[in-house]
Amino acid sequence: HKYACRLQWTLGAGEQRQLRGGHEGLDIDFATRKIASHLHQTKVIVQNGDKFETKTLSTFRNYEVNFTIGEEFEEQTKGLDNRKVKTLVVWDGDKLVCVQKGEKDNRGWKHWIEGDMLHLEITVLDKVCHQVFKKASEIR
Ligand code: VL7
Repeated sequence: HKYACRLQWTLGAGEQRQLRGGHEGLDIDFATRKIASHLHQTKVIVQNGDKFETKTLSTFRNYEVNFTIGEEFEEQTKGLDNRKVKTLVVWDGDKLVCVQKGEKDNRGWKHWIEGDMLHLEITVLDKVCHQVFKKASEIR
């Protein structure tokens, strides 16, 4: 994984599964859930060795978080559920695995690539949201 690359991916509204369950698990209000579950998102991931810059973009809200593999940091989920969590991202084989310790148990996400698709599984409590993004561009 020792390379620099920028990957951009797009999510269509039909490719989110059980997103509403996750939103409820995070105590997101009804109106916001309604909007969020129909969003098209773009995921921009810039990797430089162990360092990642990620942007989740949509017409409604954007979310940016940067991290280094193996280094725990304090994440503020600003514009999402607005909580403070202790976040750690590590590699588990070819999966990027994130654990977010905080008020909500069993919280985190996993990313992996299958061909031209970027998978994202977001978990909170017993809720799992599976999103599949299509590759949009690659700039090295
Ligand atoms: C998580 C999940 C939904 C509140 C607004 C929805 C706006 C567009 O953490 C994330 O990605 C990781 C992995 O890719 C970052 O590295 C983004 C997206 C939303 C939580 C909570 C709904 C309100 C969605 C930003």
